[in-house]
Amino acid sequence: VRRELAPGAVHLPDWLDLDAQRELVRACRGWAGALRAARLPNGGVMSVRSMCLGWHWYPYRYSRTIDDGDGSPVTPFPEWLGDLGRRALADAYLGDAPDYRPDVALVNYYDHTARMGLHQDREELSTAPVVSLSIGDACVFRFGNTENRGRPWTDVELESGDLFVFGGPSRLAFHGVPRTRPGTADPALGLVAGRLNITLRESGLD
Ligand code: MD3
Ligand code: FE
Repeated sequence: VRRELAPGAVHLPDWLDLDAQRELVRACRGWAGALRAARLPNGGVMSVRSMCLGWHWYPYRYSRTIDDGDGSPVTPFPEWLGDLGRRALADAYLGDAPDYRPDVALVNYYDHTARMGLHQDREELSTAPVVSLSIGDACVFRFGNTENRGRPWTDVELESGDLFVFGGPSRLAFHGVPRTRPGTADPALGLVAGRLNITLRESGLD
């Protein structure tokens, strides 16, 4: 199945089979020690815990150096994730995507209380699409407009294995996760609880 929610916003439910999802859970387990609740410039703390491959990510910028003190180096962005991103884009947009070269993977972990408010992703200088992969508990994903945080928006259920690609005019749409659906994940995933979301992006930085 392939659903185009808006121009450039393509949802492919159940794109990753169970084995591929389990592989991603395993990879994320190796990165889990770096998960942090990011501090917002306004003093708030995000309920989602994140870690970034390829760059350090801060709301709302990328950095080559860690600026919050613990001195940890940037976690490398693995080749196989770029390959997965090109396959995702090719399937979503029905063509090859040889020029897609993501250099950032943002890994978000949601426990049963975590939410993400409506926001735009504007840290990247590249206009290339964002590839989003969901694993674990289902969630309500809110896809808004490109003007503001208000209506109109569309709520979509994202389930484990779903691929969503956001490009073209949808690249700057407001979006968020108003709630997850605790306990809906398949125990066979090897994820004890919660929801993982991995987004692949081209930073456009060097
Ligand atoms: C639409 N993550 O990491 S994925 C984020 O489920 C983020 O963790 C959410 O929003 C999550 O920034 C939503 C879907 C998504 C990701 C990036 C987008 C939708 C997007 C970028 C532009 C437009
Ligand atoms: Fe986002």
